[in-house]
Amino acid sequence: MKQVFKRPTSLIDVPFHFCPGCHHGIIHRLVAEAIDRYDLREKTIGVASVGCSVFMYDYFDTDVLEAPHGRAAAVATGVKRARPRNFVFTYQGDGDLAAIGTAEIMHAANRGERITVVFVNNTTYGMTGGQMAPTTMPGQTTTTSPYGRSTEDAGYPIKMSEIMAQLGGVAYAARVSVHDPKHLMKAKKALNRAFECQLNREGLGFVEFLSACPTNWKMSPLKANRHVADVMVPCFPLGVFKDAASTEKD
Ligand SMILES: Cc1ncc(C[n+]2csc(CCOP(=O)(O)OP(=O)(O)O)c2C)c(N)n1
Ligand code: SF4
Repeated sequence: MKQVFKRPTSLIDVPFHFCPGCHHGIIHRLVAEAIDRYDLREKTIGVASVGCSVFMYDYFDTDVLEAPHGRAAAVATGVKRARPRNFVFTYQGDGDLAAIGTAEIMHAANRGERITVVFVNNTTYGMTGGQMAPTTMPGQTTTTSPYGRSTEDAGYPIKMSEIMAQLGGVAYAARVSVHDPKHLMKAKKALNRAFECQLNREGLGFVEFLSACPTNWKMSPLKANRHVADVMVPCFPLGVFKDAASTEKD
């Protein structure tokens, strides 16, 4: 019988530590599928961040480096420049990429480093207990904004994909979601394109995934999944904000 579904070769067969309903596991799988698709398993060096994805080296059957505290894009820059024939991706949460690591991602993007950036936006610091992140939505309650995020005091949710699209070195910037199969298929397509930007030496490829954190949102997995569709998507519009390939055709 023809096998139509299997574990990606680039993913080690061990249980994830993620909470039930967390989207990190789905996103890990999509990244592993893309690594398999382009036959990159033996050439890939992943760069992990600080946050719930910190144990990436336990899950990917590729080389993985740890670059905590927002330094993933800077470390990935060094790795890619030293080993240009390797495929290099970072995997970063919103606390990591859009708070501690803002400078690193902005400058790596502006320089057009040939890396692929997987950005997981769950509007909170998951690993450390649900503090307010730069992506926390107006009115959202967190442990450090118990009355809801006030834009007057804390500003507005930062829209990383839109910012990335403005930077010259970025070849591709998209925001996707994995809350249902239709969106998951679109996310897969976006990730493939971001991989191709590196493989074709076009520039930095950036994909922002809207992601559920049922534990810190204090919601059931089902409710958290709906929350992504109903509350997060209106705040963080999905779509491709830049694609160098289509810009060239215009
Ligand atoms: C310099 C520094 N600041 C803060 C922390 C604490 N810390 C650990 S994980 C994390 C953020 C995790 O949030 P996020 O990047 O959104 O990833 P998630 O866990 O939600 O996937 C922080 C702030 C730290 N380890 N070092
Ligand atoms: S705390 Fe949130 S982001 Fe971290 S594993 Fe649990 S659900 Fe996922």
